Amino acid sequence: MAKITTVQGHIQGNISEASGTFGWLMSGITLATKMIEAKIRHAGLSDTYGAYGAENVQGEQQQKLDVFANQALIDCLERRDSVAALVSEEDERPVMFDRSLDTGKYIIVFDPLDGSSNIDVNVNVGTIFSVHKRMTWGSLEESVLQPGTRQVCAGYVLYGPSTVLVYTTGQGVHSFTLDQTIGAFVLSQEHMKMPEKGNYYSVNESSVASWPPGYESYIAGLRHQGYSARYIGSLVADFHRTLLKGGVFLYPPNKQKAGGKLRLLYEANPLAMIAEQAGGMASSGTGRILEIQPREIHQRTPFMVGSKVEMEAFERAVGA
Ligand code: FBP
Repeated sequence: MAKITTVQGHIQGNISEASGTFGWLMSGITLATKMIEAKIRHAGLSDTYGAYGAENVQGEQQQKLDVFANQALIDCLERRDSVAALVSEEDERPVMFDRSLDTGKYIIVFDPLDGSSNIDVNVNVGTIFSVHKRMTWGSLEESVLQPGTRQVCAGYVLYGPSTVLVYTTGQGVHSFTLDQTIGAFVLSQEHMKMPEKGNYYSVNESSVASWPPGYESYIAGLRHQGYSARYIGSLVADFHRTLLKGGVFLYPPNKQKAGGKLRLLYEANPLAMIAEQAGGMASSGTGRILEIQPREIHQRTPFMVGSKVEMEAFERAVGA
C-alpha cells in the first residue's frame, strides 16, 4: 500500500515551531476547509447559493457561503488552545481569546471564501490563511498588525475541479490534494517552484484608464511579446495558475480604489510569502509587499505578483 503524507504529517518535519501544537492548529484549518468544500459541492442542491442578506465590514453583500465558511473556520479554530486571536475578512473586529502567552501563541488571519462573487456561477473560489506568532510584548492588537515577513505559515485552499491546499512555513511550498475516499489532504507536490518566466498576464483591464503611469505600457509590452491574457476574477484561482505556469497577476490602484482592492493581511501577505518561497516576487508597486507595516486589519494594497522576469520588468516599468 502506497505511503501517504497528510498536512499534519508533513508539518512534523517542516516547522521550527512546536510541531505537535502547530499540527493540531493546522487540523483546525483542514477540518473547516473540508466542511466548506462539502458545502460548495452540494451548493446547487441545498439552497446555499445567493446572498445572505447582510453586508460585511468591506461593504460587500455577504453570500450564504461566506457566512458558512466564516463560521466553520471560527468554530474549528477557537477549539485550538494555541490560538490567541482570529481575524476574518467578514468581521470588523478580531475574535480575541483570553489565553496566556504560554498557551495562546498564534494569531490566524483569513479570507474564509475568496472570490465569493463567483460562487453562483460555479467558478473556482478559495480560502486564504496566514499565521503569525503572538509577540511577547505589547497588546494582542499589536500582534495582529505584524508585517508579512513575520508570518510563520501561509496558505490557501482552492475549491476547483479538485480541492488543493498549498502552504509554506518558510521551508518551501507544498501542495496537497483532498482525497475524498479517505477525507484527507494528501501530499501531491513538494518544493514547488514558480517558473522564472511565463506566458500569461492576469489583470482586470476595465480600469486601465485610471491606472498610474507605467502600468498600461507594461501590459502593452507583454502583449507585444506574445503573452496571452487570463483573468478568472477569483484571486486564489488566478494566483494558483500563476504559481504553476508563471507569468504575472496584477490588481493595480485605480481612480475608484486608489489604495488597491485586495486586503494586505489575509490576501496579499500570505500569497506573497508563497510566491517568494517558490522563487517569485510580490510588489505593491512601490515596494515589497511583505515589508509593509500594517496600520489596520482590513487595510488594502495594490498587489502585483508573479515570476521573476515579469516582476523585474514590472518594477522597471513603474520605477518601483
Ligand atoms: P473577495 O471575494 O474575498 O472579496 O475577493 C475579492 C476578489 O473577488 C478577488 O478574488 C478577485 O481577484 C477580485 O476581487 C476581483 O475584483 P474585480 O471584480 O474588481 O476584478
